[in-house]
Amino acid sequence: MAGLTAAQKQRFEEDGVLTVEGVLAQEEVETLRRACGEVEEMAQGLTARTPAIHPRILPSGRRVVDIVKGAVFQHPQFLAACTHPGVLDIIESLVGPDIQHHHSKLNWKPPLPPEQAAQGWKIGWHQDYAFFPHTNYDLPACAIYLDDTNLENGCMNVIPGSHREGPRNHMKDGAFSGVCQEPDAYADESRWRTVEVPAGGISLHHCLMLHSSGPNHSQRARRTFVIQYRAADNVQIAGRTSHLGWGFQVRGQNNAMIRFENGVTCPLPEGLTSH
Ligand SMILES: O=C(O)CCC(=O)C(=O)O
Repeated sequence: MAGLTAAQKQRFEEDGVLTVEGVLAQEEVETLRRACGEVEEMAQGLTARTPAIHPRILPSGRRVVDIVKGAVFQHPQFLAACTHPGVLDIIESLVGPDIQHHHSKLNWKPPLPPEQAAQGWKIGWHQDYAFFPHTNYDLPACAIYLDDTNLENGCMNVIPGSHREGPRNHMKDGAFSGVCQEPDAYADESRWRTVEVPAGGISLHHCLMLHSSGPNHSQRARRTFVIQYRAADNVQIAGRTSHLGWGFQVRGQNNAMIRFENGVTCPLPEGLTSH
């Protein structure tokens, strides 16, 4: 197993974010770009969102795609990327040998006419953990970049070290808002860092990392395949469980155990082996 070096693991533990360049070969990136082209062709027949594909109609009538949810089931090449040995070796360095796919999506951010760019896909400051709390924090997000990514085409912003400050409140007026409701946690712009990665590289972030992502203001796409992996003994305790491919084993095995963040374990009751 190649995986991460001790220094990279330490960096991830300290910062909660790590980039690794050149994980996918150029031809693997090209294969995924072709898969994107096929998904975009499928979107041409759509007049509304499907559960998987969120199209956007340009003034020309052409459809572009904002997001492909459950991307591993929309095109076999995304399933191949999710189970890519080099990617899984890296995830194994972080969560151990028994690994599941929690959910995945292709966050596309296509180039838009300049007057529409500000309305492009974006997301406010949040922690992934708030959307689907689990019994432990072995729940990293891995973004595989199909295009060179920087601030101009809507890269992610993170606050290194914020994962060590614990879960934040995302509830507003009694409902889950999807955005961190503690603005002081992300007000200090001197702590913000952009996650700029060349095509073929990946970024990893901890499930408690505070992060956000702006719209694409460029004329270049920013296709990013985001996979939330988890250790097989990390059991979801709240939030949506209907994500396509939720709990799908991608390496090792499901030993039907629950592990808590303090290291305590207990068997998962019979009949609840999918969690
Ligand atoms: O695609 C991005 O830039 C951000 C993704 C993100 O924040 C998320 O999926 O939670």
